[in-house]
Amino acid sequence: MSYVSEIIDEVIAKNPGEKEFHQAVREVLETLEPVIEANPAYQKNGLLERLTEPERVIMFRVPWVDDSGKVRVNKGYRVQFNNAIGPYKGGIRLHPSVNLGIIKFLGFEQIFKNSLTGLPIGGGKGGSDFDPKGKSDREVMAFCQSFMTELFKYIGADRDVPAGDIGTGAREIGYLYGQYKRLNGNYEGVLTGKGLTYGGSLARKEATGYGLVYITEELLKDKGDDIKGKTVAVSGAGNVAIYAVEKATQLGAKVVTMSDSTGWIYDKNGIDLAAVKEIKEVKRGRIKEYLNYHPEAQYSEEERVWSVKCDVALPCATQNELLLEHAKMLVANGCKVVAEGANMPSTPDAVDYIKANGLYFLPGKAANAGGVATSALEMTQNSERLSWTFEEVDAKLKEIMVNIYAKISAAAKEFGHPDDFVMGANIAGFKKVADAMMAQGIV
Ligand code: NDP
Ligand code: 2IT
Repeated sequence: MSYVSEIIDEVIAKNPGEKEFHQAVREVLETLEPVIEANPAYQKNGLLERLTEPERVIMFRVPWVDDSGKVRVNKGYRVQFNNAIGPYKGGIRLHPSVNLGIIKFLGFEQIFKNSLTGLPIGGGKGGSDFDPKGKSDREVMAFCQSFMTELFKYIGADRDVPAGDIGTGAREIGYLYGQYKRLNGNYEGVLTGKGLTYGGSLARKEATGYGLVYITEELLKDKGDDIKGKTVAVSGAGNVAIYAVEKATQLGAKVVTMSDSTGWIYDKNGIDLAAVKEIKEVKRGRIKEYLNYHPEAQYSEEERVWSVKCDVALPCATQNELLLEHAKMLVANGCKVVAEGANMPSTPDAVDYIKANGLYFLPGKAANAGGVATSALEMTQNSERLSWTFEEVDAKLKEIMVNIYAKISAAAKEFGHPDDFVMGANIAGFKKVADAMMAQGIV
């Protein structure tokens, strides 16, 4: 049995029930096989055993009082996965589906994603099964203050820097930051995605979606094609989806779908993003309300956005939202590129089918790295006590995405699988972390 297979089995046995974590580890480790085999020192030094075991898992009770006076208790998590190349960095997910396995999968992916950015950030992730949906601002504040009252002991600008993710946006980051500062006393860049009046970076809000489109554009350019004129299907209607739609539209593509957890819309004339922003960013409403603005558009709770004919598919909602049956629809409808805005949105059999049918596939850890990369730029600005213009940050983001594409395609070529960007991303992301771990001894 190979070292890689042995470790995959061990991870499954030692972390029972954590199916998303197993899925993420398997996907990464299987593609690393040629690199691992070429470097016996990795096995000798237990590199994969160490890489798949988080450095620290913090789990805590989050008690808060709701508007009716009832005491509520949620689970809080922070997984500090790997700090070989920089302080732990990664978002906080607030969603009822959150459990330890999901946070570990996200933290594990974050290690390689953060490495690919070329910036000095390690991998971490946190969250809670708290659902901000339908809660009042006061309830969200009460939760965030309680969550931070425990978390603040473990984080810091040079130690662990959380940010947003599903359910954690500007409002939540504001409450978390206020409480951190109150407890710790330091005005420091301990969170990213902050508001612009208190240390946030211009273009961070846009960064994940914009970055996703920049790397997709770069791929198309490399293949002698152009994003201009393409029909694009987007899932999700949150932070990543909204700014992916914005940039794709700016570059001359036509986006025809968006979705939330209730249903999805199809607008053959191209999505009216101002309407979506009002529904989602202002009213915190449902995507169905799009019909109030555009009665001629279609809304459905059957099937998913992937049933629509498109050239480019951008899954931007959540993990395992694009299944094999959806991959088959995309292929049958002539789709050319799938680029993941969300983390692990495509199931392994969907990815295999997409690749086997000649579509280009950009995995999340490369394609959505623009968000965390811009978070690292926010950390830089906080450290130098300066703030850069939107244009400066956006230009750096674009350069980072172009570099990521170059890195992952070079690694894929080097290992004999040109255009296998899953392999390219895993190998390129892994190498920097592995070299750093080897240099730092058995820690
Ligand atoms: P948001 O909370 O802003 O939006 C999430 C969107 O996805 C919403 O439309 C939501 O619908 C939908 N969604 C969430 N969970 C589910 C589910 N279980 N089933 C169906 N739909 C769901 O989150 P983000 O846009 O920030 O994050 C989206 C994805 O991108 C996640 O995978 C995240 O990890 C990833 N990501 C985010 C980055 C960032 O900077 N924010 C950076 C890199 C990756 P509803 O409102 O109905 O729940
Ligand atoms: O999945 C991700 O990369 C994020 N949610 C962003 C993390 C960050 O630290 O900006």
